[in-house]
Amino acid sequence: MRIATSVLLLLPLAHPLLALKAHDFKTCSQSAFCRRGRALAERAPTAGSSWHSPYTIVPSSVALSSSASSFTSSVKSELYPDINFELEVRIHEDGVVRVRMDEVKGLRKRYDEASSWALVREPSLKNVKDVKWVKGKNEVKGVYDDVEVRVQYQPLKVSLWKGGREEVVLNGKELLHMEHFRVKEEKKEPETAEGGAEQAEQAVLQAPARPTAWFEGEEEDGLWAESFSTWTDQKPKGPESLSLDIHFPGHANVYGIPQHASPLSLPTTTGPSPHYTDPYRLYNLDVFEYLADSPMSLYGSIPFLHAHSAESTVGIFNAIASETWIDVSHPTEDSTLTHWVSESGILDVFLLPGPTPEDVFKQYARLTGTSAMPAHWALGYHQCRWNYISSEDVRSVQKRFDEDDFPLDVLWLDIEYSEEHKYFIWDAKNFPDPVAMVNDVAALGRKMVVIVDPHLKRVSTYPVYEKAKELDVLVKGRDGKEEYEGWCWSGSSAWVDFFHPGSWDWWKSLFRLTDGKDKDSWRWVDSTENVHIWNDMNEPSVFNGPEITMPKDNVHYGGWEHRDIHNINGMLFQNLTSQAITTRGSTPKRPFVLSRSFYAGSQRLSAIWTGDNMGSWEHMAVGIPMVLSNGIAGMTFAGADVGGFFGNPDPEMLVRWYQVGIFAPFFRAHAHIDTKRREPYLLEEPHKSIVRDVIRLRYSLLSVWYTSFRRANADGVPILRPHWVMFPKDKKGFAIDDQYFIGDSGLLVKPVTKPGATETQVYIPEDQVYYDYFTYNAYRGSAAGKTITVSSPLEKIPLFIRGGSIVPTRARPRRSSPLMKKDPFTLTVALSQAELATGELYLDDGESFDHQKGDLVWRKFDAWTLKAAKRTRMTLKSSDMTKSGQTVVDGSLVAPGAYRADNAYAKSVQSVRVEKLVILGLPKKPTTVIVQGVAQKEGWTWEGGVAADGKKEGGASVLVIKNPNLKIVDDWLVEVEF
Ligand code: NBV
Repeated sequence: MRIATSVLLLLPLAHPLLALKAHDFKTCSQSAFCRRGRALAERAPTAGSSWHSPYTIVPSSVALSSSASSFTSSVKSELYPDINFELEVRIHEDGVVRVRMDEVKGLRKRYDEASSWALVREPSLKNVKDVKWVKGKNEVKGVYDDVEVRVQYQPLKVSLWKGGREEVVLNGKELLHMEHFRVKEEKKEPETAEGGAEQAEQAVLQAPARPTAWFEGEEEDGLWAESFSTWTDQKPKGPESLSLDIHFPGHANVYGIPQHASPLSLPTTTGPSPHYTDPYRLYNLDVFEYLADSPMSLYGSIPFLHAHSAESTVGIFNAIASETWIDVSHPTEDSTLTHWVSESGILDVFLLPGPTPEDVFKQYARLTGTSAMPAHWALGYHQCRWNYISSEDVRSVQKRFDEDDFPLDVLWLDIEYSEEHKYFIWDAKNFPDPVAMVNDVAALGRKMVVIVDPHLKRVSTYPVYEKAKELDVLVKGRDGKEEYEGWCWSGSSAWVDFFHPGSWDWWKSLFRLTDGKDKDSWRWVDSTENVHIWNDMNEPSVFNGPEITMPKDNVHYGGWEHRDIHNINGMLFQNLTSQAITTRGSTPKRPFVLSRSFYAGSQRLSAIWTGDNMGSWEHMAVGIPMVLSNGIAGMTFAGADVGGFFGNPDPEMLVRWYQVGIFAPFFRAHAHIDTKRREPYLLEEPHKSIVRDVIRLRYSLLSVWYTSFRRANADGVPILRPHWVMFPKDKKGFAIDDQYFIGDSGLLVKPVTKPGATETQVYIPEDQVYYDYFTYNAYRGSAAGKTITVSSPLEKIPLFIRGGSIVPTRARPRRSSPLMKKDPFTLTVALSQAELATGELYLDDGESFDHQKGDLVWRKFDAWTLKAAKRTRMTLKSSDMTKSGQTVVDGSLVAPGAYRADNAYAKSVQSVRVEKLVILGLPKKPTTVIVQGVAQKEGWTWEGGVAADGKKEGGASVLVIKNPNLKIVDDWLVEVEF
């Protein structure tokens, strides 16, 4: 189906379908505050020794709090002596340092609520006795553990020291500048009468030099208004930007600040021969056909950065919601300088001391929360397209999947399901029986995801719009009174202001499956609990707005301008929709709400994807570092459109794209309305069978994914683990972003993203044996790191099991994941060189919140080998992980005392068997296999080969124990003697 002409006619010229290009988005030089910030940084070094930061702490004002670990002080800027700032430094219980600075009693209030949306709760501070404050002549120092926070008075500088090393420095390069609110000076227009030109020239010549010019520059650049293309941003509040340099003196690699289509280890934007000429931009935007290597803004923004070296890792979270540009450079080979310039907001920066990547993840998770535990089905395969055009189309797609034995969990509906893009309202002609259609899909345990965009069609026949208007919860235009009108799919549209508390209960009530208190209110009756939601276009995308988004001078609840809250906007929409889905039925269920836009904290809600990528090899490749980058910034439930949104990938590309897709936490195929249909059943052989096997591989590994999600949910460590996270001391791995590990499973994957590839190079970072997942061929790394070459014809994914891992899988191909609930497990024990292995398996009912009450199964598997004089024995043990104590962010995994080994869920899977044990790398043929104390005469097979503990490479030895008569929920022992 093509997009209807009537829709196209509604679209203004700037519509994304009509060849929108990079020039529709600002570069730094087209954004006044970014220009000012960069000019400030460029001015700094040229001013030589006379350059200094004008910001100083008033020493007499330093006030240590008696009750907690914090202090406040007054800050002055010699540029504007009448303006007052306050600095506050707080030391959190876990050692994180929060630095806040705001203007005091200014002309207006700066936006200071970004942290209240990002943080999961207000962090508790360290016990005052655990911090020693030392006041010096020009500094005050807080000392705790092996950390020191030094706050220098003149010029103002805050630094974090660890083990005697300076790790993070704020304002060390003296670029801090908080533009204060001011009154606009009305400039006298030069006389236009006779001699006017001359007079005007004289006036310029006689104008006194700006006293602040050495710091702020000669000109007032775009302080009160600025234009871009045909739009003018009125800036009634005037300038309020914030510039801050953050220096990492000992860290050569920085990662994070997603979302950008760029390498994981962020390349430079300034300094000699920078990789990019523009800074990284954080401003949520709907970028049409984005570039595959660019610092341009995309749909989501997380202002969180890791700085890493072989010695330590630290993190920075800058709780800012306005447009922000970040320059990255390396003043020396082993240091990184970042310069952050934001349009509005207060300074609210969190310094995360690490010292390991894992510590930083946990510290960040304590601030902004861990990722939500998703419904189990959400990890299956999602089939989407813009659009499945009718209920019959949906049914026939599902049928084709079943006929050709492709597993599938979710079918999606894009915007064309709705009548005139009035979301919730089914197009009755093409979808006459929505509930029956959903029920047909659900009959095989499947779900549907239906899109609900944030733009509301402004017609009186649309009850959602009408109610929002009545409640007065729509975003306002620049006068703060009239509802803002913009253009989107629905034509003339309005947007709900989710910052308005009055919108919250009403939005949730729309999704209620039964009548609530407010019986007369409109609600979505044509829905069921098998319908989940897709929130697209929530940057928000506005076709006739500046840079395809809302004007910055629009007004939100509380009088805040859109510029202040822009990057949080999309998260709030997803938040309310997730709450709505959770609570719509009689018992709460885990929601699935895919969002395109996101911010710090979005991980608490549900999934995101990388937006409108192209069907090109470059986009396939860059999707990997993008998903890795989202993951290390907390947003771990992420994926890219499989196949590429735009274009028609050829069969080879599509196969490779599925191979990439199954190794992302969120696995969905999607395509633009103008592309040819490309559901996997349409492929010819051999591609069709290859893709079927690829999707089946995803399903066989669902327990690995689910266990990794639970780990991320417990402690914030991402599901996809890049090399620098797994091997923080291995410098050779710091820039690697095309291969990665999955959770703690020991699986290492390097998807092929090049056409015609028959071989692939894989980096093995350690002196360890790695087994080919499919052939059990054993490869050896080396302590110095080693690159191996493996064969990777089209049907082959370079996938390895790290020696020392135990991987639980389920081998039965099924149509959907809920049908696998009672399927037996295979445990693959990949022995390490030291002949050890560990692994874990997490299970619960996959959809309720009963796991929080302790209804779960969490098994730990351990294998070890003991050598005695006469014989050697390898033992494999299954034990209850929940009893072994968990390291989780918030203390306990389930409510204290709630867990019982015989909980209701465990009982429901009591009969689930372990159907096979595969043990790789034993040195010799076993003489005896003992299961639970009983020697097994038969039921096991042995194939000789390379032993884990040797030096040889080649086919590993394989011991297979079939049907050992063990249950997955039980404690048990298997012993192998040789
Ligand atoms: O709703 C239509 C599309 C959707 O398919 C895509 O995934 C989103 O990223 N949507 C954008 C709007 C228009 C894209 C040109």
